[in-house]
Amino acid sequence: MSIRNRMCILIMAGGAACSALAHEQLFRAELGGANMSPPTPSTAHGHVTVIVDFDLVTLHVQASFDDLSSGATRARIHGLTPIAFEGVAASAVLDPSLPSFPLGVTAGIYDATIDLTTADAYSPAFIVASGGTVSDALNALIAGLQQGRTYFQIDSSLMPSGEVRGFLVQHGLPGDMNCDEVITVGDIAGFVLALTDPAAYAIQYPGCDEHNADINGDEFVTVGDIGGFVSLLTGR
Ligand SMILES: [Ca+2]
Ligand SMILES: [Ca+2]
Repeated sequence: MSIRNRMCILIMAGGAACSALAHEQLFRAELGGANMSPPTPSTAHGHVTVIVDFDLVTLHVQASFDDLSSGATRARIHGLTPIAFEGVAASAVLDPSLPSFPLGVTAGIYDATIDLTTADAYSPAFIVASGGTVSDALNALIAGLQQGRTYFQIDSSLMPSGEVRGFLVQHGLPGDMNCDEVITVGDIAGFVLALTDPAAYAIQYPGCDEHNADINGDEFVTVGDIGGFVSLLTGR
């Protein structure tokens, strides 16, 4: 039985509605003191994933950090910098800190979803700078994310102006093999091709990354990603 047929059986067994799921874009940042402007001597490190859900109009933020010099005092998404991937900007979201971010600790994890349809999601100055309405701020934030003009920063008690940061960079959505920003059964053909013939995938889906099929994040596209792909399709 072909891989494709096997996956279809798995998907049907999972009871998938096979309807379009959320329309999303994914951004990632690696945090470090060297990324600060100017750089800090911090040896702390961390990783941030931000997912914009265009249907729910939410920002899902997941972060982890280790080895801060002192307790975290706040964490925010800053923007928009005048130029992509350089410079500084004030906080774009949620003054004085992302809600429920672990403060007073040197290591931690964070997972929260922010409703982008309310003024509470943004710093007041960012709303004004964007044009004055929540809608303006929403559009500016999304454009800034897409343009590489926003960064995630953690401040600490010893480095209150920022200890580590990382610019948010757009990445392909895991499982989105045709790069339409939605994961549907329309991605099965691309997934199978990425798995079995990456060269053919690159030709058929130009500009779309075969590594979107690396569902388990081990940097390789293998049969070990099939289960995760089926779960994405079935929402389980
Ligand atoms: Ca897709
Ligand atoms: Ca993999």
